[in-house]
Order: sequence, then C-alpha cells, then structure tokens
Amino acid sequence: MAPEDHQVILHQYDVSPYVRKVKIVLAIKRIDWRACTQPVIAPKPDLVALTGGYRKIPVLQIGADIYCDSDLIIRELDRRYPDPPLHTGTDKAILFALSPWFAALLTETAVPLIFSDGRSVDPAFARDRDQVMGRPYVDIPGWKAAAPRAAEALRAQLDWIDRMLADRRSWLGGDTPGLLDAFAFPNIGFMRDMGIDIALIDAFPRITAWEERVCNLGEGGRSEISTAEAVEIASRATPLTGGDVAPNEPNGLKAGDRVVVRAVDYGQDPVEGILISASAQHATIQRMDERAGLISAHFPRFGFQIDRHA
Ligand SMILES: N[C@@H](CCC(=O)N[C@@H](CS)C(=O)NCC(=O)O)C(=O)O
Repeated sequence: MAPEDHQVILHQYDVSPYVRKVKIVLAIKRIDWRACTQPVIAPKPDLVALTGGYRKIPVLQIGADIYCDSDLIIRELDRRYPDPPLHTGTDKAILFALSPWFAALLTETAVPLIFSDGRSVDPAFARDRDQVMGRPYVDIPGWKAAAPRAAEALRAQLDWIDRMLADRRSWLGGDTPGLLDAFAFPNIGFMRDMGIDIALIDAFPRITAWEERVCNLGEGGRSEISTAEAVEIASRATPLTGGDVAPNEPNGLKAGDRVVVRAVDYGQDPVEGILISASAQHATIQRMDERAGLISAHFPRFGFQIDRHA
C-alpha cells in the first residue's frame, strides 16, 4: 500500500454512473485505491470538510488534495499514472469534449426509462434531489410521459456506439480500453443495474459483447476506508503547492484572490477559498478546514464558474 498521503481515495457510492466512469479508469490503469463510501443524500459532513461545500460524487482525494468532478479526476489519474494510456491514436482533447454528451445519456434517456416502470421513490431522496437540482426534479408522471421519446433517443445513441464497434474492434477507441469506454459505459450499466426492460440495448449484440468486456475489467485494486479516516489522512497531509494563474484569465482573476467556485448545472453549493493556480482546464483554491486542515481543492473550468468573493 502506498504511504497514506499518496493513497488514491475515491469518495463514492457504488450506484453512481459517474463513479463507475472513474472506476473504469482505475481498472484500466490497475490502480490500488480506497473506496470511501459517502451518503447518497445530504448531510455529508466528512465530504464537505474536504471539499469546502461541493457535495457531488465522485471526489478524488490524494492526501490533502481534493479533485472534484469525474472528468478532472480522470485527467489527474492519467497525469499521475500515465501507463497504460487512455487513448489510442485519437486526440484526448476531443474525447473530453464528448464527455458531456455521454453524461446527457443519463439525464435525458436513462432516468425517464428507469422511472417509467412504476417504481416508487423514497420521499427523503426525492426532497434531497429537488434541492440538489434547485427545482422540482423527481417527477414520476413527467418521466413516464418522457419515456417514449427517451427510448427513441437511446436507440439512436446506441446505434452510434454500435457503429464504432462495427469494424470488430474490442473497445470503442481501438484495440485497448480507454476514455471512450469509460464515458460510454456508465449509463448503460446504470440502466442494467436498475433492472429496466433492456430489449433496446440487447438489440445491439456488439454492444452487449462490449459491455461484458468492460465489466470484466473489474475496478482496480479496491479496499474500503471510512469517511472519518479519510478526513484524518487529509489533516496529516500537506497539499501540493505551486502552479500559477495562467495569463488570459477571462475575468482577470489573479493568484491570491478570494474566490467562490460552484458548479453551473446543479449541486451548486459554493466553495470559498484563495485562488492559487488556474488554467483553461483547472482552478485550484486553498482553504483551511477545522477538521481537515489546509486543503487544496481542484475544479475543472468547463461546467464550473469562479467569481471573486463579494
Ligand atoms: N459533473 C459531475 C456530476 C456528478 C454527479 O452528478 N453525481 C451525482 C451522483 S451520480 C451526485 O453527486 N448527486 C448528488 C449527490 O449525491 O449529492 C461529475 O462528472 O462528477
């Protein structure tokens, strides 16, 4: 096992498709990691002690460095563990640009299909998710009404995936598993886990064979860790320092500015801290937490906004 401030800790819960996306990368790279299972609904005190307020899952922790959002997590894992690479010949940047499309497969197709079969939703879960989305979200009649359209949209998107496999390649990007597999699989796996009538997917035998290959990758070297232990590890570690704020920050932010970072879509809980480094693809802020000590929290730029603290 790596020294504790190098251990890869993934704050997660197993049902999450975004977590599954990261686990595929952990598996491809055969990384030993600690699964820190967080509650599915708020409050999540040990998670927000680390993030400063961000409550979504997954979050990667390495010592006192906290990486929020699955795409940023994957880039960081790829930076620290470059072998095997996650892409085969295709430009990685364009693959990350596709990530939001694969994620939309969840909200626009998987959710209506899953909840149109008459299953019930725990009222506490529904209240929590309404709050996360900032609007009434859990809407079984609405999802039921949307299901026929979702089925059409799902089939069209599965057909794109199927065509990628038409030349008998094993993985979406070629001969070895990589980013496209990690992006495309999670929502399909989620629908299967939720036990929906899956005839639509089974109509694509190349996809079902590919799903089996992805499942066989496993999830890397997993062992469990408690949420309290993860906070303690952060409190004993020192965050990575260094970096700088790259020129051409769109809104003139500078190193040392007190800023507030939040997701632009949902789960917009603000995280406040001092900007220490930033680029087109990341922003790092430092903050002091009562329990976790000095933390560097890292966020992607696409899908997040940063404002100078008022
Ligand atoms: N853009 C985020 C989305 C993550 C996300 O929406 N995760 C869901 C779980 S699948 C979540 O955190 N829901 C609210 C919660 O658990 O508090 C990412 O890529 O990591």
